[in-house]
Amino acid sequence: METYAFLHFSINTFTNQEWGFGDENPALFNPTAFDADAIVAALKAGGMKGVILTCKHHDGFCLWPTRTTDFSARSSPWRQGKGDVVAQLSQAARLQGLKFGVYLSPWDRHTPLYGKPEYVQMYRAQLRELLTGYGPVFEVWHDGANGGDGYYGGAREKRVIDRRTYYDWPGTWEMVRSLQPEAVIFSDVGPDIRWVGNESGVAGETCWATYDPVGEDGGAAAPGYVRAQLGETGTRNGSRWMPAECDVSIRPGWFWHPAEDTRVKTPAEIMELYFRSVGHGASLLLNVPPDRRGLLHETDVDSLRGFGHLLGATFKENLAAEARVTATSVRAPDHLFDPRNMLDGNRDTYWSTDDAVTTPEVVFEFGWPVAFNIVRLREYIQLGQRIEGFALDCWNQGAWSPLAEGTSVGSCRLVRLPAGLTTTRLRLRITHSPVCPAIAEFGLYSGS
Ligand code: FUL
Ligand code: CA
Repeated sequence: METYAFLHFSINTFTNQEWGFGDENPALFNPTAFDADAIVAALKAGGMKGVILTCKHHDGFCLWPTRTTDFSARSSPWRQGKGDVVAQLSQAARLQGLKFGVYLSPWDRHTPLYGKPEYVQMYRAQLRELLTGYGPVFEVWHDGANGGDGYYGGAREKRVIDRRTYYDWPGTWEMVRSLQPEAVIFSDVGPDIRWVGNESGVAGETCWATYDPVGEDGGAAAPGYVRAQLGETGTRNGSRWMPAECDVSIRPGWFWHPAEDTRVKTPAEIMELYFRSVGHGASLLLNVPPDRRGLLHETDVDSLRGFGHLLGATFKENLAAEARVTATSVRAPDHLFDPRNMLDGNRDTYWSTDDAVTTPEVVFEFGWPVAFNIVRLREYIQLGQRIEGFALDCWNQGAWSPLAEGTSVGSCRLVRLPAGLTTTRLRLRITHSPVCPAIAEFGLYSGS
């Protein structure tokens, strides 16, 4: 999916906090002009293909009328307690063709049950409501921030849980599987998609979709108990397929704060993050927090639109689409593995070589000088992440001259080149691969 959005919206939006203590008055939750359609339309203009909502953040306030606690929209004046943010957003997303996902904080600073076995049951009951009441869910997001001080029903104390055992994650994930088998489960340790290990929106320059998370003590890992930095690169030959997701906010904080209205990332800044996340084979989860009206702030809306335009304009046309392609090896039968499959704009067709050939070369001839500064490579990811090293050369005054080289490719690798480059021929060399490569797409683009 490459790009999808995060919405951090809660009681914090009204108290100007990042982490609510859990003792907030639910009467504070009162967006004056909440409009899910407008929010989703703005995200869509920004090229977002899905949206994940903080249905409950660490403060414990639920944006839907849950049966598990009164600390929810039901106890707020918003729409006389009859409002349901989850229902509105999931519906708006569905109508506009975006996928809908849920964030449900494992840490709950409001409930007296937190830290006791009963809370795990409550957490699952909340998740069950979200996974059964609102249609298809594409991603379930489990935060690693866990335990500490809180209100806890008035106890106002510090509660520390064992992050490895307290939540019985395998039990919860089994429930997710049975209720929403298509949903991707996110956490520091997957099981389907992993935290990249930072909140700045960037994956490692080399980034493997395979990963073996390691616990803080070097042993077993769990959400909130992981050597996070390993997520940036993943593990070559790791035992699990667990691609990276890069979460980052369009503003300094995750929630809306009036003082940050002037600190919204520009389209060019978001584009930079796109190159360093999606362009390294990961996905980009961009947070855009609604304000007290229940709308995205105008500056954020403008940035999203600007980014959407930039993205669309940059990748609109593959400048190599009409090139003549010759490869040093084509797997039989050649009509199935033709190198031209890399130029058909279809990620389900690919070029591959004989099993014995792991370092093939392919030449793209344009017949005229082509100016570009971005190269996009996509492996046929259904057959795994094969390539470990590649190089690009351009034809320069009758000889090949080296242009760039890289490591992992995966579902998407974007290579940025200096501006002003023009050539009639380009060569792609696969320099390291344990098995024959399978490349679905090759593209040249020109962008600012
Ligand atoms: C973190 C949380 O503590 C932040 O508030 C935010 O929700 C971010 C996405 O994850 O762990
Ligand atoms: Ca193709």
